[in-house]
Amino acid sequence: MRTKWLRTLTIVAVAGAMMIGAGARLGIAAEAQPSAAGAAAEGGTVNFTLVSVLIDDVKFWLPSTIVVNQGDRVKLTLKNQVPGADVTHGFTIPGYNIAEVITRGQPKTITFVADKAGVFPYYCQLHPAHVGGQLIVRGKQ
Ligand SMILES: [Cu+2]
Repeated sequence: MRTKWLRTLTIVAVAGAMMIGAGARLGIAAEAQPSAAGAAAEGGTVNFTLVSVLIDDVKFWLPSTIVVNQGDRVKLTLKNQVPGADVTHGFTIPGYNIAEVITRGQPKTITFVADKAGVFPYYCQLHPAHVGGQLIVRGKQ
C-alpha cells in the first residue's frame, strides 16, 4: 500500500519536473521569436536567434520558420542547446550556400544578404532525423 502511494508520488514528481523542463525549453524558443518578423526597412538588418533543442527525443531548430524581405541583411545567432553526448549539430541553408557546425555552449553568428526570393529549407546536415525549418524570403513587389 505504502509502496504504491510512494510510486504514484514519484510519477507525479517526475511528470512535474518534465513539464518544468519543457516550459524552460519552450521559453528559449519564445524569446527567439520576437526579434524580427521581416519588418526591417529595405536594406536593414533583421536578427534571429535560432536554437537547436531536444523535445521528447526529437531535435528541432526553432523557430521553424523565419521570414525576411528580399534585400534584407540577415543576422542569425545559432545556438545548440541539445543535451547529450553529441556536442555538435549542423545548420545549413543549401539555397544560400550556408553550412555551419555549432558546438553546444559556443553560439555562432552568421550574416548574409537575402538576395534571392523563395522558400529555403534549413536543417542539420549532420543528422537527417533532426527537424529543420524554412527561411522565407519575400520578393520585391
Ligand atoms: Cu543535428
